[in-house]
Amino acid sequence: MGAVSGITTLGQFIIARQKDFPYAKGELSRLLRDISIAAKIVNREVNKAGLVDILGEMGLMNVQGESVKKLDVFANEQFISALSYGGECCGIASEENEHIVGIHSEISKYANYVVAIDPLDGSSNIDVNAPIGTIFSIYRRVSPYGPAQLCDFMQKGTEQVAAGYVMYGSSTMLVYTTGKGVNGFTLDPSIGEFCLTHPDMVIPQMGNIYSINEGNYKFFPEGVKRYIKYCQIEDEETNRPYSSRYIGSLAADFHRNLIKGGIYMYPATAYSAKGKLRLLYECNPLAFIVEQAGGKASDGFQRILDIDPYALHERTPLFIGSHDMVEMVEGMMLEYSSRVD
Ligand code: AHM
Ligand code: MG
Repeated sequence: MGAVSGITTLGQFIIARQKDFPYAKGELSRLLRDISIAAKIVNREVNKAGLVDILGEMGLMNVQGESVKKLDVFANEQFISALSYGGECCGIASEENEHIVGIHSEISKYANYVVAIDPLDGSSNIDVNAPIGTIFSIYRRVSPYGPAQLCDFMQKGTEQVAAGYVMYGSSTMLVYTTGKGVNGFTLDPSIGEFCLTHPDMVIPQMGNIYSINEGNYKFFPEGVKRYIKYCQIEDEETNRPYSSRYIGSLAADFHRNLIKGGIYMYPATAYSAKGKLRLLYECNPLAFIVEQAGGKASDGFQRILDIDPYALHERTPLFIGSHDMVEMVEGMMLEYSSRVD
């Protein structure tokens, strides 16, 4: 791979990895390629967001009742269009669409995959030039043929065949897994290619960063409050107090903790029993990635990937990151029950 230039592009890498799936016909590879092309287009617009009239609120509400930014709309259109014309995807579940988008084209009729996607996550960061991301999850369809149906998306996270995220930050990265480890690619703008920069990513078993919106402290379950206090107590042996780092952009907070070791938490609160984040296109894909990297993802009581979904936009509390940190917060959740004070 990349013997001539010393660089391995995402395209080369995907082709080389096809041998991991001896009976595969290259459909998943083409699907990943379609996603990466859309990501490059979104990246181009993100980079010039401050220059053109694409920045800021559009004045609409998305299906979750939150304000939609223009870039969200743009990113949603790009991914839907790339997946619709690629021929490998028969339906999309997007944070921006209330219902699934079934793909009706002739070439997609026998497509085997569906994609759940948050096209532009952390959109409140757009206006301030902070990192934002795309998060995606790929499943094999369970319906026989034609446009995807709801049942194709109501599969546990354990059934994902691939998942990934793109982080549009100081550089743009695409990180993905097909269940055989995690690999990260950085976009080289000079050649317009994602290049392998982070092969076989492994999250430290233990870290010293915790990421949570502490402004909501009052509303957290007792177990989470105890864990936050634990993080803040001075203890030389365990390298505490830990550092608190929170961008408020899931892909970016997750990415930092994946590399450095740490935990990201979005718990249930007194006003939202299931927290904020969505199972299908935010939590499941990152849970798949973190497990593949040796980490752990939990809703506080059970493995995220084992949750049986019942709705497209359902939410779940999320504790994700270094294995031992997630395990400890789970222990405290259990000890102090799920009581919200
Ligand atoms: P969004 O999909 O509306 O952008 O919300 C998801 C984002 C995550 O990226 C981030 O971690 C979280 O919401 C931040 O929420 P809060 O502002 O409540 O801390
Ligand atoms: Mg989101």
